[in-house]
Parts: sequence; C-alpha cells; structure tokens
Amino acid sequence: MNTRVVRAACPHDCPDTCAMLVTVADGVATAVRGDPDHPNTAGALCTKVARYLERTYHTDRLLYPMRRTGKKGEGRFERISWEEALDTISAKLKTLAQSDSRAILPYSYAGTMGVIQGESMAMRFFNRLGASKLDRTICSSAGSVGIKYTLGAKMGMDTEQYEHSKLILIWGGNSIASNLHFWMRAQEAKRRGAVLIAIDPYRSLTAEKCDHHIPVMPGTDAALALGMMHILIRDDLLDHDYIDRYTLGYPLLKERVADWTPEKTAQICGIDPAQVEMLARVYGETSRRGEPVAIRVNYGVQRAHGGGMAVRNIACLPALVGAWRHPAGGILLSSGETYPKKEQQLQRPDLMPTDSARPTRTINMSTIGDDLLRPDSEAFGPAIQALIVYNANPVAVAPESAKVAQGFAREDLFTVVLEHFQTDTVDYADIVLPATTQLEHTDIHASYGHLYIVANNPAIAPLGEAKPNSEIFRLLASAMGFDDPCFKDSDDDLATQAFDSTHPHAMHFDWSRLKEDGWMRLSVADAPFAQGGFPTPSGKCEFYSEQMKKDGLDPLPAFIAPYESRASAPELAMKYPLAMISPPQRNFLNTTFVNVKSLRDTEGEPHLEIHPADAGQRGIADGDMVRVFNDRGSMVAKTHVTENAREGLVVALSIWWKKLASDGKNANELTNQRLTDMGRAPTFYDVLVQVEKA
Ligand SMILES: Nc1nc2c(c(=O)[nH]1)N[C@H]1C(S)=C(S)[C@@H](COP(=O)(O)OP(=O)(O)OC[C@H]3O[C@@H](n4cnc5c(=O)[nH]c(N)nc54)[C@H](O)[C@@H]3O)O[C@H]1N2
Ligand SMILES: Nc1nc2c(c(=O)[nH]1)N[C@H]1C(S)=C(S)[C@@H](COP(=O)(O)OP(=O)(O)OC[C@H]3O[C@@H](n4cnc5c(=O)[nH]c(N)nc54)[C@H](O)[C@@H]3O)O[C@H]1N2
Ligand SMILES: [Mo]
Repeated sequence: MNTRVVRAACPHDCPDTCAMLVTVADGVATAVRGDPDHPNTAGALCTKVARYLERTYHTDRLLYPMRRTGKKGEGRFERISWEEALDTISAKLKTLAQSDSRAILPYSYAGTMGVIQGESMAMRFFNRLGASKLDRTICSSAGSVGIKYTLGAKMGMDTEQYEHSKLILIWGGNSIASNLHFWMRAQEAKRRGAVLIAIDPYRSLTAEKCDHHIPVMPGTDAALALGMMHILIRDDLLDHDYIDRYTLGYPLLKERVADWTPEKTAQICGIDPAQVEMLARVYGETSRRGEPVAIRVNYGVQRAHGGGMAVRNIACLPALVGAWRHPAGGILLSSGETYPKKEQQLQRPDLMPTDSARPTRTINMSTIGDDLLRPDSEAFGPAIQALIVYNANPVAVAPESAKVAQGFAREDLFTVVLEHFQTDTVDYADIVLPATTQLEHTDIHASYGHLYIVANNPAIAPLGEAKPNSEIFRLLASAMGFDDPCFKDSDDDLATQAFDSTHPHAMHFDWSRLKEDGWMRLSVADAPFAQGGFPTPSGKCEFYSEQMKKDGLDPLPAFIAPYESRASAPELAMKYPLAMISPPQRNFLNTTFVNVKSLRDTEGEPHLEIHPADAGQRGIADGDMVRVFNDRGSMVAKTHVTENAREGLVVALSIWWKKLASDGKNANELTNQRLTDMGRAPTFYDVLVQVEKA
C-alpha cells in the first residue's frame, strides 16, 4: 500500500485556521488530524473537522453539473455535461452583459477562507465582466470599522500570549464552540492563576466554565464599556503615562463618561450595579498590580444596531490601563490585517470596464432579500437578473429569510450555484456546478485568529466531475472569450501572488517552500502597541476620532440602543417581549456540517432555550414544541427550559438547514435586514419575538 501524509489547512470560517495532516492510502484519504507542531493547532482538531472525511466522501456530494427540471425551490435536477453547463451560463451572461452587466451579481462569503478558492480568479472574472460588486458585510464589518476607529487596524494581541494573561475578558464569544484553540490558551492561563470573565447574555458552554459571567442584554455592550471607563476614571485605576503619550482625546472621554454611573449602566445592560463595579475594579486593579489584562472580543457584540460602536468602545479599555505594555495584555478582535495580502493583484479591480455613463454599483449581501425584489429604477439601476453563488448559502444564512427565498424564487432570475451539497440555496439554482472540497484542491490561508500563513496541498483527486472554484471561473472566462493573460494563472501562480514578501511581516514568504513546510509565522512584535504606534491618523489610540466625525458619527464613545428591545421599542415589545439571539452551534459551522448526520444527530433538531420564568408564564414545559414568531415570520423548535437563557431572552443555536427542520424554517425567518451603525452589517441578534406552544 502506498501511504503518504499531506500538509493541509482547515478551510472553514473560524479564527483557528488549523494546520492539518491528511493521511492518504492508495489515493484515498483515510485520516485527518491537527498538526502537532503547529503552535496554534497543537495537534487538536474540533469535533466538526475531525469528521472532515465524512463530509468529503459523503454520499450526497454533488459530483456532476446539473440543470433544474422542477420549480424553483423544489430541488429537482438532471445531470448535464460541463460543456452544456458552461455554454448555458456564458450565453446567458453574454446577453445580459450586452444590455447592462450590472444585472449580474456574484454572491459569496467564507464557505472556504482560502485565498485561491475564495476571491481571486472569481473576482477577476466578475471584474472583467463588469458585474455589480458585492459588499461582503454579513459577518464582521461592523466590528472591523469600529476597531479601526480606535486602534487603526484589525490587529492586536497574539493568541499564543493569552496563556500568560492574569485576567481575560471573553466578550461576546463562545470560544469553546467557535474559537477552540484560543480556549485552550485561556484554560492554560486559568491553570496559572488567571481569572476568566464571560460577558454574554447567554450562559454558553464557555460562560459556564469562566470564573464570572455577566449576562448583559443583547446590544448593550457599548454601555457596559462606558460604565467601566467611568469607574476606572472615578477610582483613578489608570496608566496616566500611557494615556499621555499614546492616546488622543482623554479629557473629552473623561467628560463623556462622567454620567455613566454603575446604576445607569446596569439599568441599560439589565444587570446589577455591583457587577459593573466588580468588572471594572478587577480589570483596573489587576492591571495596577502590573499584571497583564487581556480582552478577547468576538462577534456576539457586533450583531445589534450599535455593534460597531460597541467594539470601538471596548477597544478603548486597554489603553486606559496601559495593558498594551505587556505582550499578554491588550485586545484581539481579529488578526486579519496583520497579513500583507495582495488583493489588487489577486482580484484585479483594474479589469473592471470603465464606463462613466454607467458606473459600477455595489449590492450589500446583507440586504439581498430586499435587493432581489427591486425592479429596475433610476436609483437602483437594473434589477438583478443573474446571481452566481459560491462559498455561501444565502437562502439559509441571510436575514429575513422569507424575502430572500421569495427573491430566489423569481422565475426571471438566472441562478448558478457552485457547491458541495444540495443546500437550501441549491434548490433554487438553474444550473448547479460541483465544487471540490479542501482535500481535492490547492489553497493558501491567512487566519483571523493567529499569525501564520497555512498551505493546503491537494490530498486526493477531485471526486466525480467536481472542479475547484478557481478552475470553474477559468473555464467561464474562456467561455466568455476573456483572453487576458491573468485568466491563465494556475493555482500555484495565484498562491505565489497571495502575500507581499517585501512587507516586513512576510519577508520569508515563498510558496514553494511553504507548500513543503505547511505553515510559516508572520514576523510581528510581541507587544504591538507597547510604545504606541497605532495605525490611526494620529498614530495614537483614539478615544476621540476626527474620522468618525467626518463619517457622520459621534466622535466619542457612545451608546446606540438596539432597534428592537423592551427599552428602545416598547410598543413592539408589547407584542414581542422576548429578545432572540441565534449564535453558532458547536457542532455546525454556520450551515456547513448540518448535513453530516453524526454531527446533526448530536443536536437532534432545532432547539429554543428559554428561562423557566418565561416558559412558566406561557405554560411551556421542557421538551414542548413551540412556535417562535414576529411580524417577519416564524419557526418551530423544541424547548429547552433552562436558566442558561436569562430572563427576557431566548436562544436558538444556529444555523440549521431549513429543509432539515420539521417546518422547513430556521432562525433567519425572524431576523431583520436593518443594518448596524458602522460597516453596513446585519443585526442578527437585534430581534424581538413571542413564543407559544405549538
Ligand atoms: N462551532 C462553530 N464555530 C464557528 C462558527 C460556527 O457556526 N460554529 N462560526 C464561525 C463564524 S462565521 C464566526 S463569525 C465566529 C463567531 O465567533 P464568536 O463570536 O466567538 O462566536 P459565537 O459562538 O457566536 O459567540 C458569540 C457569543 O456572543 C453572545 N452574544 C450574542 N449577543 C450578544 C451581545 O449583544 N453581547 C454580548 N456580549 N454577547 C452576545 C452569544 O450568546 C454567543 O455566546 O465563529 C466561527 N466559528
Ligand atoms: N441567524 C443567524 N444567521 C447568521 C449568523 C448567525 O449567527 N445567526 N451568522 C452569520 C455569519 S457570522 C456568517 S459568516 C454567515 C455564514 O454564511 P455562509 O458564508 O453562507 O456560510 P455557510 O452557511 O457555512 O455556507 C458556506 C457554503 O459554502 C460551501 N463551500 C465550502 N467550501 C467551498 C468551496 O471550496 N467551493 C464552493 N463552491 N463551495 C464551498 C459549503 O458547502 C457551504 O454550503 O452566516 C450569517 N448568518
Ligand atoms: Mo461569521
């Protein structure tokens, strides 16, 4: 038997971007494991990716191109050849491009985080075509903008340093589920005597294991940060030297937080004033003792109206106490901008046809529900006539799902979906194209949680007639007659172009070596802002931001209330009194893996966690089936009556495939298309609902 081990990367949308070792025997992958030598992966894979072979060799894999035979949404297809598929697609796109290429829209997100199978060849294709641009806001853009106002870039602490921290605030993240390798570091810190505090409306798996849990109501984190700053200043738990040298606007900040008393803060957050006091004091006093205090801020805080401001406020805290002086102090939201990515070269925006009479337009992926239903108009431009979906499952993941499905059901819309499986979105496709999985193609990965570039070598040959996204867009380019040399670049060529090896962070970057080694660490300082050097306009940590003012925002930390909450929308709350959040389920990765039976079986069916008091008022017992509803829609779920959901809150761990739920629906029936204060992002956790026995 011919056995070998291939170096690979986990492709999924997760901060951990694990380095993997794939065992291949006679052309068949027989095992995947975490690379024991990669410092972040440390030999461990999560429960989902440990089952990666089950996913790749799943009997439901799409292996051939197909054409729709039933009605949109029914999911009936017949096999066709690649030639026929490419001819059909190119003929349609050519016709549309002749009148107005902006009627064509790509729709993609992070089904794979790979640079090559993500936005490289695909974007070259859409740029050359002159398609509408897609604003990729569905996950992280609110916090990205927020943190940039304060710190200047999406970068911060090194995950590997957290094990040396003495206090870790896990703020709006369920790391055991969604950032496991960070949790391993936090556990190590705890063994060494650190205190862990979770700030989360829900007693998640992670919150349960922390020393303290502060259950704020959704969308109120900005207030909690203001209250903390009030106490730090009131009690002089500050690093005045750090503030003087490396921050901007301290006197204005001091004035701003003067009336953010613990009482006011606690009332807004739905907690006790003593909890605000405890949190601020332990943060300030630990730092005052010269010990490193760290914050891991995550995505939970960003998914409400004021999500951008929340992250911006939280990011002010480390500078106030001088936490940045230590490698194990500071904050991390994302390490994404530590990587010198060569996006222009990979995506070639210069290929976009320049037509001043018809400038390009941008469609926000988070409002695809509304936008698919818009007719031609002066303001909007042409109605969307063709949609090419890859690395995404919008029919299940985009907010206000009923409208999304209505848009996808339009008979006059031409939809192409590149996929591994027949997802809820594939059911609406006119043409389905089978894509390869990570084991079958080449890729190169940055991470948003650590500081390594990770290589992915193909372990096995493509299954059936599946092709890598990159190859599919090369073939489409050729079918369209695009003869620009960049469409001839191979996947190895693209990997070579991925990172800038003249940038100080990536001087050793060399694809041919990386392929062999599997991963390489970026060169960055241990404590990036120990001596200031923030990449903001002033070079300082900006408590006051002139740029925010220019952008029409409050230049100082502020609180922006949720759209839907008992306090901010009392009339709506009479009908729909419960706040609903739908954060990630441990055994799924967004909707990926929901169709892997062994993983789905651990969840069973969609659940709704509800507090005993809220359940009691409604005559609901543990295990009852309930209907969760608001003006936008409804879904049924099995209840779990538990104090893990605080009073006034229900939790629907997500994201289920709609068609694998008994009523064909998921939590996005209830979510809305309103956007955050910054970054044009969705407000998935800014939702009021009512619950009744089904
Ligand atoms: N297993 C698994 N891992 C994943 C994913 C997955 O689906 N499954 N998804 C991946 C993706 S795409 C992303 S973006 C990341 C997300 O990464 P994280 O943000 O770490 O992920 P979550 O587990 O959603 O943690 C969010 C937590 O925020 C809480 N929360 C909700 N609203 C609020 C609020 O207003 N304030 C505060 N303080 N907390 C709030 C939720 O209860 C939840 O426990 O995870 C990635 N990793
Ligand atoms: N209610 C609610 N909704 C949410 C969220 C929430 O917390 N609650 N979270 C939001 C967040 S943070 C995110 S990031 C989005 C995620 O939304 P999406 O990015 O749409 O993520 P997935 O649902 O995992 O779908 C990715 C799809 O890409 C496919 N895929 C993977 N690799 C490849 C490949 O190489 N080629 C091709 N062609 N396809 C591939 C997978 O099979 C999968 O079906 O969902 C958002 N929606
Ligand atoms: Mo995400």
